[in-house]
Amino acid sequence: MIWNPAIETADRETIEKIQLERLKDIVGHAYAHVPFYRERMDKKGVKPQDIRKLSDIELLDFTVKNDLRDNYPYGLFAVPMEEVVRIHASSGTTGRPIVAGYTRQDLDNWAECIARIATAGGATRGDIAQISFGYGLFTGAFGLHQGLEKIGAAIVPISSGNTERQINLMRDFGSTVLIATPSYAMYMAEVAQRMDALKDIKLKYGLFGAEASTEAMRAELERRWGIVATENYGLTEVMGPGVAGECLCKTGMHINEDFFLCEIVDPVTGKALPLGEQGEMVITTLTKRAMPMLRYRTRDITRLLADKCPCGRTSLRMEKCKGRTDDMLIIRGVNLFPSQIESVLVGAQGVTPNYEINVSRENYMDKIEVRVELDDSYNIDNFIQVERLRKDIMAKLRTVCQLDIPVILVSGGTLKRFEGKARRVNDSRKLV
Ligand code: DLL
Repeated sequence: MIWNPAIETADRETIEKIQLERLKDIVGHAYAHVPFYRERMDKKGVKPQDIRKLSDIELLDFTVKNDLRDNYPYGLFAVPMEEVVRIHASSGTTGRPIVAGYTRQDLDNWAECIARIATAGGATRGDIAQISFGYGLFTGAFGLHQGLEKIGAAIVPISSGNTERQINLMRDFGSTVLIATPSYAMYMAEVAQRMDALKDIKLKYGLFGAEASTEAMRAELERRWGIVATENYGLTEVMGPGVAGECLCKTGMHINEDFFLCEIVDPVTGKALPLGEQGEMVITTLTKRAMPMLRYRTRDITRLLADKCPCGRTSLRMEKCKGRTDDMLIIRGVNLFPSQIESVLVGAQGVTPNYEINVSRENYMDKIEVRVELDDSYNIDNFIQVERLRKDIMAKLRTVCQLDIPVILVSGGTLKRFEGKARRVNDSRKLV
């Protein structure tokens, strides 16, 4: 089912016409009401009237995370506080939080974006949707909540944590859709299995997002829960979830292009890349009144896909994110994304999807090791088998990552589990 066929199956000309109209409007709004944008544009001699075609967006400077931090908390708001009805924030790992404000119209638009991606991911008004994202300043729970409410699903706003209770209620309430990070969904599956509850659970769909995950992780989640898992993407700076989401064809995430104008740029030079090339996603919000974002550099690495999706939606899609520019590890000169390691470990026989990547520096040399849990149900009972498994994983890592990465197999249940976004990389080099 398609939630809003008029837009979601519109031809390119119609979409680009809407985008251009909205782009002109939002640039004018930002210029008129946000000194930060006005000063930058004045400095470059660019006026809102100079935006005549979509590619004129390149006349504008990028906005980066530090611009939000420098204008903390409300410096980038473009409306008086009387019009702001919601504030969210994302803490990140360092520094001041990133703050986002919403007008009532912004919230309505947000619900529309989610209604589209939730429908694309299989949810309907008959569903019981268990929202296991943390309710709070994080955009995940409230964002999905409004959109699922809009399509008429029955929402179970359980939030994250207290995993055994999650499983009990999932069984008792007959939840049919699970909303969580992939890593929390994996942990929940493990607990459900331990409680011998999987046979009584009625889940059909998983709407997962908020962190990078691999196809291997998706396959494992689908296998463990017996569901169809789709992925959705977004970030606090431009709204929260709802920028893009997969349909059941799983061919990449359909972008809500009437709300977001997406570009891919070279992460080093900032130069626009041709359609289809991999680079950093840059997003301009086309409707956001409370806090417009012009050319926001997400640091997320992906590519835009323009080929036809069998579902009939015509939007550009974004490929699964490969990682973030700031997640990329450089190990003895070799670029390495944690997702490359995950693609080898998750689904490998004999180990669980729980792993940890430790990076350090000794005598000026980068060191990396991967710890992964043995699967207790896999009947490995002697040293030779363990050693064979370990060598096998190392060989696969060498092929995928072009690096020799020592692997340490640890007992099941010993590594950390996550109730929100997973943090699997410990890089002590950043501390020195
Ligand atoms: O994570 C918004 C969200 C909530 C998206 C729930 C989807 C579902 P932030 O906390 O601001 O917002 O984190 C944004 O998370 O720049 C990406 O690096 C990462 N991220 C979000 N979704 C995905 C995804 C929410 N599907 C940051 N794949 C983004 C990979 C993702 N990374």
